[in-house]
Amino acid sequence: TRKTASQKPAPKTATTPGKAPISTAEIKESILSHLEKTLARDTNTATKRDWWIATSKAVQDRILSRYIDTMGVHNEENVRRVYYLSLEYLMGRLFRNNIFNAGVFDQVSEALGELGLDIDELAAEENDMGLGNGGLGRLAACFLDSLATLDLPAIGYGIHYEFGLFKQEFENGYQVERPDNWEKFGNPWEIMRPEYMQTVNLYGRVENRVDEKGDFKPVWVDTRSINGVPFDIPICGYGTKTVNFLRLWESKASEEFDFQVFNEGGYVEAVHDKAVGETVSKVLYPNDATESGKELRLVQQYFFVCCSLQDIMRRFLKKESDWSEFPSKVAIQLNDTHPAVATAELMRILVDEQGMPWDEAWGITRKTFAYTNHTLLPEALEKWSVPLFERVLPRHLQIIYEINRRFLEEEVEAMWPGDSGKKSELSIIEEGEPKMIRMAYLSVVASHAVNGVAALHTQLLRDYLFNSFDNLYPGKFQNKTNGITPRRWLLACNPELAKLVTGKVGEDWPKHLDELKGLEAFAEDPDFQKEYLAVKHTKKEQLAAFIEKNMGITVNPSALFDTQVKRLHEYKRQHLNLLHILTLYHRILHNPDYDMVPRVFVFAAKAAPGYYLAKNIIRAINKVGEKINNDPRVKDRIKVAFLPNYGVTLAEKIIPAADLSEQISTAGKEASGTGNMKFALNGALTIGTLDGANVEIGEEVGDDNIFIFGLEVEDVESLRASGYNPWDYYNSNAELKAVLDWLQSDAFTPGESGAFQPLVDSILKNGDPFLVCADYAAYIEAQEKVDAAFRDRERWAKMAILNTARVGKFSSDRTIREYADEIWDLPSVPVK
Ligand code: 4GP
Repeated sequence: TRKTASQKPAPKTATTPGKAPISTAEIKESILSHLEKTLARDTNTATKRDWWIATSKAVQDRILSRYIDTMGVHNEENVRRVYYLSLEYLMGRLFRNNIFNAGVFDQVSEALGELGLDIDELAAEENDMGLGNGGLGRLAACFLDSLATLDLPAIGYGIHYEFGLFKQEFENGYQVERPDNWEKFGNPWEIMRPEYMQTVNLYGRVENRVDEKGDFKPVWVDTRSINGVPFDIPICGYGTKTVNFLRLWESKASEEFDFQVFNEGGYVEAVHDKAVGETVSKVLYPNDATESGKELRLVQQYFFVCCSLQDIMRRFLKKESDWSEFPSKVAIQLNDTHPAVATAELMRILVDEQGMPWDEAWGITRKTFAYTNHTLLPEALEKWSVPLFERVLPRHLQIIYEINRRFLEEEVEAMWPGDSGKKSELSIIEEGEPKMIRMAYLSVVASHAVNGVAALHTQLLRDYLFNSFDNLYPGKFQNKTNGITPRRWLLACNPELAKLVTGKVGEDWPKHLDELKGLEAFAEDPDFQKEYLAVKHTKKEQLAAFIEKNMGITVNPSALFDTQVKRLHEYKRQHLNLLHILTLYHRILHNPDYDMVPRVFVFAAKAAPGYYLAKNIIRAINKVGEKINNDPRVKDRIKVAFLPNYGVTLAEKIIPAADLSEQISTAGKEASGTGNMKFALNGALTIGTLDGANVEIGEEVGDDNIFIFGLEVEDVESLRASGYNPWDYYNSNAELKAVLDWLQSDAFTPGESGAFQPLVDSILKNGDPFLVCADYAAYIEAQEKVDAAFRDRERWAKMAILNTARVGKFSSDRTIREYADEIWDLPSVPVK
């Protein structure tokens, strides 16, 4: 049996920046050399951008030599690797993170200091690498960091989108989307690798031929092809020599010229065709937790899966010739169903191209794949229409039908003999007009392990969505509670708190987050409380300055910073938060001396461009905020700042400054959440429902250190079963009625009535699907408890410290160790 990651004692190497064997002088020389030799600049004319690139290149040089060493070790030892397939990677900026992880922070900041430059100003030159929508994409980025840090051989595969998630601006409170041309001026962190280009076939038809032995042999013909060119982004582990990489595919037209068209005089048409081939990797679909069913999206999925599998096989065949060894060298993780077509593609390669018998190929496929589910929302469960799928991938459709036929006739029949109801319930093909392929079912059937992302979520998967599959495949369903990398989400984004923590518990915590437990002993220590609150105040001052500069809103750093940042989605209930703001405003107007802790409500959220109601909620928050911020009667007790363009970089500014973390989804809807973990780590207290990972955060920090309110999953079910009626709440709660009526008036949009009718209608007319009314009173009451707690500075400090101290479980290192041990059977391979 293999030695797995947790059996190996974690190396206790020096983890503080500044201990790498490179001097400040060498780094400085390297920066200057890149300025001249890479950028053709001298120090007099160099712009900040030039300095940012030169510095990045100097750091990248250090990383690249380790990257080469790592690949050398992995190849030489012919190691088992995990391949993480994800359509999204929300990496954010790489500058600071790479400097920290490469262990050259002190040298770089000293070198820059000597050159008269400021590290933060240079960092600000970098565009976010925003190749993802939200939680799923950011999780992939945290996982890459942990995989490298734990010395696990891993390669991430994805798409090199030319345009990442749109940039958001506000105009008159409306969200406006702008393209995110993130690489317009290049990217110092990536390496193009044309030598590993792959070709992808699409469309065409399947011809049934008969081979020499008289056997039926399907052949996929008349296809159109595009090429995929990979770009590698080295992923540097923290406090270790391992450097893995993320390989992102960019589509290229397969022929420079179509000679026939060219000869017919169709030069422009030929080049136009080329342009079409290159649209595949153009843009990230901006939908979070919803699918759009667009052909280009299916093409994107197959494109990157097909390139990645060929690349994986090429690597495998360098050292092996026996396909039965494939699952011992290759573990493939499907990040949601987006790459699920990989299961059919592996079958196609093994059966059609390698001539392997079906059963053998199927055995290999099932041992190779594992699948992570990230959502229970029905609209997010990917389905492809059979006619569309057949047009794009005709041979894969046949393979999926065959997988399904065998699954139903062999496995389902054995378990539930003669039960046609079970067969239609579990079929990968959903009957209807048109028929649909259920990608989640395909993923479950073709994988050896399926996991949810928090304990509650996994339980709900097993009890509902995949209940019959759970009965059919005992042990296949597992929980892997999400995590976050403490390197980015504390060490790099909150150096002030990191330093304070290191002073108390030593320098190992970025690699061993449980060490934070050591802070518990100081939770009631008045000096430590003072220092801890002082750090929080500093972070709040920094955010206040940012808000002032970018939005012209003045906020008081001593106010309670009440923060909700995440995608805008009804189930996340930003509108419940808005009703609380309106309630406070209402109270102030009715009682000018209303006594409340002053609050700054911070929002940041993007809405999918076609999600009308989400956009209406954004506008409502903006317009209500505008009115409150400018109403002298409020006397600054409330400020509302909706910061535009939420992304990783903005999160790094907001989260360290938060006092209160809003995690208020309808119970049973948020699979896990990971923002909740980042906030708690940085000492924000959670106000939340018992949903997703909030449940486990509560278990860790203790009931006294979290504000839990509202309906639980079972309550939600029974309330719905008993016939939920939002009007009952509206009619019996005067404040709720008042604020909903207010929202329907033109009070916040003078002269423009009905501006928020869609929002109010969703609650009152359309049945309030996310139970805003039902949770309103409990939420307001929980907020009053928050108010009381915040007034007692010692109590608040203690609670916040205990949050930081007790969230060690939520390091993505712990999550990845569990995947490595329980799903991938993946040993770590230290690089000497
Ligand atoms: C998200 C879930 O909504 C979130 O609860 C979870 O923490 C995150 O995945 C990572 O597991 N889902 C998506 C999505 O981002 O697109 O389905």
